[in-house]
Amino acid sequence: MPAIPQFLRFCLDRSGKTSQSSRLLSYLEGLGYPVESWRFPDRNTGVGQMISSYLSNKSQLDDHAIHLLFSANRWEKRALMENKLRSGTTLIVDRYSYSGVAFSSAKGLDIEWCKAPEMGLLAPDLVLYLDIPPENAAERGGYGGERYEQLEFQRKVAQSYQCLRDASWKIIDGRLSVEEVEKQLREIVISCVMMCQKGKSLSQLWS
Ligand code: Z5A
Repeated sequence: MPAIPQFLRFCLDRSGKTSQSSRLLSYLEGLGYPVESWRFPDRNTGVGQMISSYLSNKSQLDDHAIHLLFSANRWEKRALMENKLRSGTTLIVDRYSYSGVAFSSAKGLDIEWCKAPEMGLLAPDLVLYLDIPPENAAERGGYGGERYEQLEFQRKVAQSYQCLRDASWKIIDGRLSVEEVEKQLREIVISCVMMCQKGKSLSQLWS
């Protein structure tokens, strides 16, 4: 039986990623698909706890060092991710490698240097980008609590994403209502899941 990798991911702060990941999870579960919702950073691992401490301003780290920790946090889950995908589980991933490159390059780090430790991570079958102006995102609940939740920096991150985007990304207007975003996502996601069911091999990022 061919592997059925289905691996969807979201970008952008306060754009509604977490809300939509959970709605997509329920939707695909309801249709009977084996599916899990993941997020990065995964703050439950040892590396993830260092990242969490940094994000909540409890520790300071060099920009290169925190970039490598975010990357390590993905590498420590890579084998499990591959096992899940090969066994036919769809993974909905709230942030992934593009977030790593976008945030670190927005700080001024060389973009190729940022990509290097990410090479060889598994590539998603679908990238969903919830597009929302940073000004609108800043008005949403819970904004401002963590290190990167500052308007000026978020504008730079949005520019970094613009540079990283390619034609395969699906861009959804994140200013729409939760229900309207959900409706659009369902259509895109179900067609990807059905396409992947025909058989699709795993590929690697940044190669
Ligand atoms: N980071 C990095 O630097 N390098 C990396 O490699 C990775 C991440 C992976 C923490 O990420 C930080 O780590 C993040 C990037 C950096 N920094 N920032 N800034 P995180 O994923 O743990 O946290 P987050 O990205 O900040 O997620 P979030 O704040 O939880 O936002 P969200 O998931 O996009 O949104 P939400 O929780 O679904 O919704 C936010 C609020 O908006 C909430 O009150 C909702 O009810 C509301 N909402 C949602 N959708 C709508 C719509 N459509 N209309 C109106 N209101 C809405």
